[in-house]
Amino acid sequence: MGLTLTEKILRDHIIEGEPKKGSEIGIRIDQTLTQDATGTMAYLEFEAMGVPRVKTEKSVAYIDHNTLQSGFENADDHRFIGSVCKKHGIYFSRPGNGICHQVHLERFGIPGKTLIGSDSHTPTGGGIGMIAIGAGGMDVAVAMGGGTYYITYPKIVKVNLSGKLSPWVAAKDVILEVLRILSVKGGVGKVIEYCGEGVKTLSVPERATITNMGAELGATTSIFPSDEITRSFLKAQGREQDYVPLSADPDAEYDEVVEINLSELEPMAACPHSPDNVKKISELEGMKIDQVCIGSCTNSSLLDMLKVAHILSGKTVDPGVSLAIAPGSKQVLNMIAENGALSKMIDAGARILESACGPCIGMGQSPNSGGISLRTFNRNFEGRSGTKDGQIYLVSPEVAAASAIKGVMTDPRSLGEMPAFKLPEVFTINDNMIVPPIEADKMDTVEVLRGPNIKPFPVSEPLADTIDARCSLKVQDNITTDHIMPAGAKILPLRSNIPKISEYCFAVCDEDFPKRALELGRSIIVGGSNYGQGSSREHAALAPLYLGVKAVLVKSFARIHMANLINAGIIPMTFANEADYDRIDQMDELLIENVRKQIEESSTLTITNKTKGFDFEAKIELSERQRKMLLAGGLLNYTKNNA
Ligand code: MIC
Ligand code: SF4
Repeated sequence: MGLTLTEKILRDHIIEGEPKKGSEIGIRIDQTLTQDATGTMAYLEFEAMGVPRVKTEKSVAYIDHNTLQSGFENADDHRFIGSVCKKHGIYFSRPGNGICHQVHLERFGIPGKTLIGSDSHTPTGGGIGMIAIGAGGMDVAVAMGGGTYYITYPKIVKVNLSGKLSPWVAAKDVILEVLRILSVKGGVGKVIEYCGEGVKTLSVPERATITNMGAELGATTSIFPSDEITRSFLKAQGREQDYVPLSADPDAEYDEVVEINLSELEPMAACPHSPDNVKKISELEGMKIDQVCIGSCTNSSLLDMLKVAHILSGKTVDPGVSLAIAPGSKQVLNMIAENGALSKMIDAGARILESACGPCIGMGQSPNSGGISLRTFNRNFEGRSGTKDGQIYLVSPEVAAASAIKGVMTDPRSLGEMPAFKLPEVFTINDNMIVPPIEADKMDTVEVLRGPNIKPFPVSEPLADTIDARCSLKVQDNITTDHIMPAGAKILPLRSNIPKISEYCFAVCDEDFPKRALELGRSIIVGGSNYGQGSSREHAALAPLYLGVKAVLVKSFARIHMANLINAGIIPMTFANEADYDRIDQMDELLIENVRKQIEESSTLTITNKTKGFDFEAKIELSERQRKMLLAGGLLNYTKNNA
């Protein structure tokens, strides 16, 4: 039996475990990336490991999230990361150079290699045939130190693409269709592999839009084959030598198959407040809008910008709409400046933002109260835009630009004939904003620069034998890490300061939670299914750790967040019987005895609800390694014990 592309790359990198679906494997990591909002913690953790130089083939740190410097904090973080990079062997992409995933695809990604990044949209690299996975900062720190990265050997879903996209229908509509079919939890434990004749009709940036937003399926990653289209992209980036042809064997077997005929797709939108709440634009046409934002790691490539400029050309943004555009990288911005596309955008009245995440993570451009905002981004979780009642619709750049002109949700197919948009044969290459590290023998000359906002990360204790704690918070299904540890311009600058950022933990759900948890001293959080979906931010585990949370008991977890909880030494438990969720109220007292023994020996834990007077079971589905990590009190303790 032949192999899928995912299996081929994983088998090339496996160093521990067996390639058996559902069991844990350890893989060698070739490349890492970090961004600044998760990077400071990752580098503090890397420093704590005491490894002098990174052991990967390439590690890159990007500054793209916290670029709004309304106080000293963000700039201090940038300086800290820059100095750590110089010393320890990491390439440093300076602020202004662009969004990590866009720049990594352009300048560093290599087909067939493994990449982990402290950002959930790292799977963008799947657009050129990498196994690129989002992870917590601590996992990235370990990988930089040469350590193994662990994942569950995934099930593999084949998305068989046939046909060809119709004019004005975009890659964004492909991933929206996949989300509509599979939902935000449909990808958990799976890799989404794109195959079929339709693949050949999609350029690398279009493939990257699809693999990027595959993060919203909860998938481990998504991947496209590496073919002649990949070769021409790499060649245009002056990197043809990095090209390797890669594809699945023709007789490869898949666990699931999804058929998508590209010719049948229509422009679509993910409606508030979930990326899988997908409707056709034809159902939403005419809806009055207030704002349009174009950019983010999903849709900020040169190709996207050329389409937008064409639609805006000679027009004016509707008086009722504010249009903001953030090109994804310095390369993109430079090229649209050179070829006149930028001037068409400016002329139409677009507000041009720097090449960074910007509004996607609530760094400015929050919509008006109750405002309807069309965004080419990947997440529309409640409150993420910075406006609590903002109504965010995720759409293609084509829908976004057409709607900005008309002032209402507009089907771009009404624009008439679509010209052929082509990628250039040669991109403008200038890596002057990527600072290489200093030579290893000079590393001692580099001083790491720390600002007053950079506080050490909280250290967890080895696991106690009894947990007697109240339920400090009960939440429902689909809690995102944006609920657990909100972002935005006000809170993001505190990413290096866990005590301070913890004051905002769960602020979206219950502002009193941090105070209550601290007063209780130790507690347990209870939640529904798909708990922790979304971002890779380990702050969603480190803040609860700081607030004394010992365990999280839910119906099911999202992958990265569950790994982050274990890394922090917090026990992730799931209800053996989901009906027990309804039998627990906030502030109930929960008792778990012989925790250590139960974790060592069993895959269930018995919990007593002392307040209501009944016992129930929770599952702890963990690998040997994860059990040891929990007993040690998290990944750093575990690594130290093993060293
Ligand atoms: C996001 O899109 O939510 C972020 C901000 O990029 C996060 C990382 C973070 O929280 O710093 C992600 O996707 O992992
Ligand atoms: Fe940045 Fe948004 Fe992409 Fe996250 S999803 S990396 S915030 S652009």
